[in-house]
Amino acid sequence: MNLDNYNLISKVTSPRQLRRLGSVELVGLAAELRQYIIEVVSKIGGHLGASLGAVELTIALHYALDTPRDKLIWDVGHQAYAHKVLTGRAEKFATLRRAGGISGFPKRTESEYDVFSTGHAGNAISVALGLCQSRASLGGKRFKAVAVCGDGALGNGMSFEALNQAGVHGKNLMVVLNDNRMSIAKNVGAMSRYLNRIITDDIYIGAKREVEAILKHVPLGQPMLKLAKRIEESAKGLIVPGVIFEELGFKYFGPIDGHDINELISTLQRLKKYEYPILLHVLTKKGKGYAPAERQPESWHGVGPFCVGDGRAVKGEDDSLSYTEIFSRALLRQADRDKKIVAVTAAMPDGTGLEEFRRKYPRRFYDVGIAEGHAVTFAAGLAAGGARPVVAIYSTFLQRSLDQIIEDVCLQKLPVIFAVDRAGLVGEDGETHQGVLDISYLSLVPDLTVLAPSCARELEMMLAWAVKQSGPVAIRYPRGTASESKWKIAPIKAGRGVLRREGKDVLIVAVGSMVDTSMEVAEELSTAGRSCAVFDARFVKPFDQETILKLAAKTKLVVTVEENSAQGSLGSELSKLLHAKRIKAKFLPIALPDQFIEHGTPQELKHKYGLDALGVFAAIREVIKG
Ligand SMILES: Cc1ncc(C[n+]2csc(CCOP(=O)(O)OP(=O)(O)O)c2C)c(N)n1
Repeated sequence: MNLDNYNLISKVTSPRQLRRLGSVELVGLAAELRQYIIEVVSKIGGHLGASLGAVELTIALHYALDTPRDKLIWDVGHQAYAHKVLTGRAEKFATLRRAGGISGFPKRTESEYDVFSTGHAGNAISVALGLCQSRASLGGKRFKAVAVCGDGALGNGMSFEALNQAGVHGKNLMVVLNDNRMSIAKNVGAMSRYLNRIITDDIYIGAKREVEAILKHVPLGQPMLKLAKRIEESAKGLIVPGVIFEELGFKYFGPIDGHDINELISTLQRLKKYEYPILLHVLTKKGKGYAPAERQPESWHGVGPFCVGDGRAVKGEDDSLSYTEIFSRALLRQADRDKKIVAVTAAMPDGTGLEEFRRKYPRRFYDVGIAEGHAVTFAAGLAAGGARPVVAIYSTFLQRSLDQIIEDVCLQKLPVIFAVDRAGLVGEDGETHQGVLDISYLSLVPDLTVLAPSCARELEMMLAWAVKQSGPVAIRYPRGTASESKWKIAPIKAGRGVLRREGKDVLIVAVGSMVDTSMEVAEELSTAGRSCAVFDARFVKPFDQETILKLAAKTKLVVTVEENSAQGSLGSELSKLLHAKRIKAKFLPIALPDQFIEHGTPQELKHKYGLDALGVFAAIREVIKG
């Protein structure tokens, strides 16, 4: 992309150059950064709202701190677009989230300024604390470690755990609380309410101003300065409702205006000198500077391509329903029939399709905040109390809850339903967000039934089946549009798959999203003179051993195809079974490699890793030929 229109951005190729700008230029730079971020994101999509809200804060942090010697850790990392531009990636920023381009999140391999690769919420304070302690243990040059944490991420259990330790071990740690009152949706929970009270409590704000005004008129020698500080702090202690952070061992400063660069810089310059753990509370506006995003911060948290003029989404032709929408409707139908059904989300009511449920059944709906582990155990409690909880969490974030799934749900055989959205390749969000491990980690849990629908109707039927079970069930379905059912769908039977197409040379056992692809491949193979059966596994665990063995005994090649890592896949389980039963047919497992999968569109990634029809066909041909 041409940077000619971005005079100041072109000048700033590193934070060192940024530090040479005057205050007027810094304000101009903020405006350019906003315009550039909007321009790039409008073309490929991305996390717009949080990044627009953090522009001044990013400038101030790089200006006031000595990065990269001082370490900046961005919680989630979706707000770090300005950071990317200011740290030598202005030109590359135009390749954001594209295959071969730079990542949408901080990434250690991309820049020395990306101290930590992030994507999942709630880890920044732990990381920053670890960095501080590494110096305490090993020695070396002094640096400041700064965790930039949103108010949503602050509610995550890991943030709390880190604060708990940091009050004791947090020398040189600074937490910048970037408070925009929003998670993706409106932030929830008691911590959020507490922060709101700090911001809106007139008594506190008024009193703070008065104390500050008095202090300005006190002649400040060293002893007086100390006394003044003590007065300010104890006044704050008396007036701030709760002083949670101070009680935890932090010095709390703020709240300050997160869009006032000068105030931010002078505050950071002052605070960076202190060695004790500091929490700086900064108030920002999500979507700042782009009217549509300011008006509707939730819908502008993450966006697809859009028209900059009016914010209209640039959509493709396809207006079929997504799996999320199908799930949303199907759940409502079940909830209408069964009053025991309750829904749980971890801060993603819209993304997981639970908005309608919230509207219709507010008393049966829970947004627990960014707290996936808690969400699962909370659901276990709901189930133990007689409710039928449906916990809707993206595959990648459900990774956070593995222990809770094992210990609190499955060990207790509780009827919790996991709606595992975005299972498979999610695309542009890359490594931290791909949902390619859930078959592996869910299949290893005893007593958990794992299903994968191959079309919209199957998802509806699986959900209807799941709510009737007495134990835990997980249903994994992908991002994107749900394919229409092209055949008559047989009822769901426990542990049974269905044969979609007969054939004697090859048997493809396909999981969920890969059934359609496999049908295409079978068609191609038949054109090439080989007949190919396609078996829709439906149940990943327990899978239909009996039927698959019968079919495998009559074919020359058994193939498994699934949008999951090969490690712990259905293929790896089936291979053991075929071996144990001495099945003569050759075996070809097709899945994703045992590696972290980078960003790109789902189509590009499927093509690259041989999971599109072309790739599956080629892999089968290769084996048949030999
Ligand atoms: C463990 C985990 N769960 C869910 C998400 C999805 N997610 C991305 S950003 C976000 C909201 C973060 O809110 P906040 O920390 O306040 O930052 P803001 O977007 O408001 O700047 C959520 C829920 C995630 N990244 N990680």
